[in-house]
Amino acid sequence: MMPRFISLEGSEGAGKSSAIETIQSVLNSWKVPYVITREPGGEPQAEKIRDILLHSDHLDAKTELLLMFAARNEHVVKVIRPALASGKWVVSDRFVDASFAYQGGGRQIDLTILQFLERLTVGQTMPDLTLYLDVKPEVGLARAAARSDKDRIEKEQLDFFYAIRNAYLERANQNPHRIKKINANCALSEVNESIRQTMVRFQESMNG
Ligand code: Z5A
Repeated sequence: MMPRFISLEGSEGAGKSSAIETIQSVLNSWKVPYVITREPGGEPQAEKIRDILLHSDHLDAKTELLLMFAARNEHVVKVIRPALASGKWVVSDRFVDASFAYQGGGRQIDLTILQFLERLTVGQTMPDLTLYLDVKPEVGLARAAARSDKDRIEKEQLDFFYAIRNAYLERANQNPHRIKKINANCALSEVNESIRQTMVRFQESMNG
């Protein structure tokens, strides 16, 4: 099978950690080589940028935007493209759709600026499949709060997370072949089963 690029998206508490394990188990059953990576981060320089992004006291929205794309550029150039070129599948916990959701929807950055930065850094290296775990902000934030201390972005108000969800849904509507919406408001076992089924359908569509 040709190597494919899969990204995973969702807002706080959507269940990405558990989804990654499900994706891994499906790829293991297909016996394909793969790398699991994440954004922001996934590469040593990009991980340093992640630390600034998540743990600074305050960042201007434009600084946040540029740092997200700076980290992404390192990640694409040094990890994603080489892995795909060497025949490995890539699974990224968040990718460029997160910028359209958080910086576009949440911070209200102009879409044309995001599209320009996407062309500049991502280019043709778009995911073949994006699993978007859709959760109501109240549900996701309650789960995230029960788990750990909040990082800088998680401290935002509820409106911010509604804007993020709306931006993700809009992006999913605009890219129905690539972005598959998974209902993540239900029990983890159901979410994981939906992921499994979506991956099988994806494999069938590749073969057919
Ligand atoms: N960001 C951005 O702004 N722009 C960008 O371009 C990119 C990112 C790439 C870091 O991302 C931050 O960067 C993130 C977006 C922003 N904003 N914030 N905050 P991250 O992915 O590293 O951080 P995160 O979104 O906060 O990930 P997370 O906290 O690991 O979320 P999660 O993976 O969705 O949550 P989880 O650990 O899987 O689940 C949370 C808890 O809920 C845990 O105890 C689970 O057991 C529980 N859970 C999950 N699903 C269920 C269900 N279905 N039922 C019951 N309990 C559940």
